[in-house]
Amino acid sequence: MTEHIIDASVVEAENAKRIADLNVDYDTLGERLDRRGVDIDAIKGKVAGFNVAVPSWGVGTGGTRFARFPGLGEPRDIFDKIEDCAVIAQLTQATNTVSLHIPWDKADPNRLKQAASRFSLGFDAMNSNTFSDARGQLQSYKFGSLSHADAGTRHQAIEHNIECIEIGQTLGSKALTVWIGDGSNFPGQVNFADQFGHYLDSMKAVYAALPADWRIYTEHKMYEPAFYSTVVQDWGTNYLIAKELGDKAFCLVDLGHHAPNVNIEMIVSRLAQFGKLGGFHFNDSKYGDDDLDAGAIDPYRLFLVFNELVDIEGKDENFHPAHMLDQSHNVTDPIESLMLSASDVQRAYAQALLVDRKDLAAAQQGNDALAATQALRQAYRTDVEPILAMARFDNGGAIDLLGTYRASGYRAKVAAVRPAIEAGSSGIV
Ligand SMILES: [Mn+2]
Repeated sequence: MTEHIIDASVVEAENAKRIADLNVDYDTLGERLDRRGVDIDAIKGKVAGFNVAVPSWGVGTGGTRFARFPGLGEPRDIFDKIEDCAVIAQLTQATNTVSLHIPWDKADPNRLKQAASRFSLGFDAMNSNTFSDARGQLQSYKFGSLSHADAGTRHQAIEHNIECIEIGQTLGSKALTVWIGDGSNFPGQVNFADQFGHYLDSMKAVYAALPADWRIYTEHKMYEPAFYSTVVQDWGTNYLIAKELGDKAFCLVDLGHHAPNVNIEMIVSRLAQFGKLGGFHFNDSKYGDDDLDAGAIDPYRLFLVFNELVDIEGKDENFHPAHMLDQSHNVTDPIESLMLSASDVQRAYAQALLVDRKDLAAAQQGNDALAATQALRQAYRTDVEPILAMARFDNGGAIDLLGTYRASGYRAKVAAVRPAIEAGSSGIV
């Protein structure tokens, strides 16, 4: 039996206020979609089955390199974080897994498993951290980790990744995500080939420790914290890594980790076409790796990414990329941001499911550029909110995410028992 943090009566009372209107909106949309030959219940079923993982670090207030302004009732440890994740899962019915970060979330794995299972939460990919120094660690990562010039430092970073796999095995996780901050800050500081060679050798050692049913995801990022060169800087290098490592290695695409104006949806298509697309970190950006809420700046781009994913889904039924939110919530209640972002990711998926793929293919074949792009726009312009809300309602979630969460008074309740903190173990990768 799933334990609910927000009393079910609160959700029921809030839903009761809205269900009559939702029924009308859902039926109206159903009629419109029917005219396009689309079965609304089938779309709702797919949306209901869509899951995006919540990163444990996302429920704490984020910050910039200038400052962090903590919010009320910040989670004190991983167990508080799991409770916050449970609230998001309860109301959205779209986030039934949590992605942990080691060492930030280090605790007795059996206790962690127990804490999550109370709320029927599972564990998504494990995330290692060799981009900062943990307390008491022998070698520093100031000048790199898996690609460090010093073999002892590389060994320490390899061992850390293997430890993450071991913890994940107890938790029931099936993947390890590796993102490193290694690179250089000055021309000439490093030899590019030597550094990448060290990285590949280290990753091969980590890969060798991967259980048979696990995957390893490598995440590229153009720049930062290294500002001149980065070892795993783009999807091309990421693809080389996945090819070098083997069948269990895949590329992870974080939407914020590209140069401005880069065609991310085409990268998605390329990686998938060659069997190396592993998953996503969803967020949005205006200037760089801003880690803004998914869909907050460019929802059309998010839709175009999902348009590619649905296209691939239609051709390969074994295509199941990992989905995770990876955002920094500096000025909002993280629970509110994560709920709405999960919903916006579902929205992009639902809109992509509405694309008339026969019309699109015919327009492409006939070089009818305008008809092709109209096929996409027609789907994107459809307000699918009634589908998302009904999918939530059917599963016991909230019709109105924000309204229900605020009515529950959850933030004030946890603020009363969680003391204000000056700095937390939050961060963003
Ligand atoms: Mn990321």
